[in-house]
Amino acid sequence: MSTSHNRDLIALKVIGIGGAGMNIVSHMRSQGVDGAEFVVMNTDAASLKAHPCPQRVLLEDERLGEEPLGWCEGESRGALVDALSGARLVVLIGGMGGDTATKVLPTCARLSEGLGVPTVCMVTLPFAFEGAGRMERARQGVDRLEGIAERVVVFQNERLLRELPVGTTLDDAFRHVSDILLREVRRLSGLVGDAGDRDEASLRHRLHDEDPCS
Ligand SMILES: Nc1nc2c(ncn2[C@@H]2O[C@H](COP(=O)(O)OP(=O)(O)OP(=O)(O)O)[C@@H](O)[C@H]2O)c(=O)[nH]1
Ligand SMILES: [Mg+2]
Repeated sequence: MSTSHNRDLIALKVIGIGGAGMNIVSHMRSQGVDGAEFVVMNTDAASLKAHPCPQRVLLEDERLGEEPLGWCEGESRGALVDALSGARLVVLIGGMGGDTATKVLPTCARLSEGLGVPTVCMVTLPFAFEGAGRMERARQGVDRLEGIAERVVVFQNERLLRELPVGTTLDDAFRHVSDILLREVRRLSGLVGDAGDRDEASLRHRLHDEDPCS
């Protein structure tokens, strides 16, 4: 990728997919991240419409297949490619274990990496009380992402029950997760902005730092 081309690109696109992804992006957007553009995607038209982010993609749920790219053809593919293009780094965010994010993050990661854009996924794993089936699906989703994206950051929601004081509201607990991921997105934005870090290979290398969720 040439330097002149790089000058036309924004630093990063941060894309929230499904309910959790949209919530986390809503928090990040309200706090601000230098050089970032935010996009939200969901199968749920009503919650998409109510979201403050102006860049929204309605996913056609009847076309969500089991195969990550099985449903993604024609216009749907074009809308996703448009949403994923134009940045030096793509960050995909979602809660694994449900339908939307578990299926659509791998699709987006494949498209984005296919465009030659380093792609970082930031995902949550469900609480244990949500059931073993949901956890199993979530883990399969993470495994799939690890085979596609440059880096996958995983936050286990269950940790919130161990680490936050009894009586913490779910909203506050989720804000805690969003803050951890916000700090990491800001760090990534700084990496991309580094004048000495213009080429894709060195950016990919530098993406692998300490795990913010460990
Ligand atoms: N940290 C965090 N986790 C969340 C939040 N909302 C949901 N989750 C987790 O994310 C998982 C997926 O939930 P959703 O994001 O609602 O699912 P979805 O991707 O929209 O998929 P469907 O609604 O099933 O189509 C849940 O099982 C929760 O564990 C949130 O705001 N913050
Ligand atoms: Mg949903």
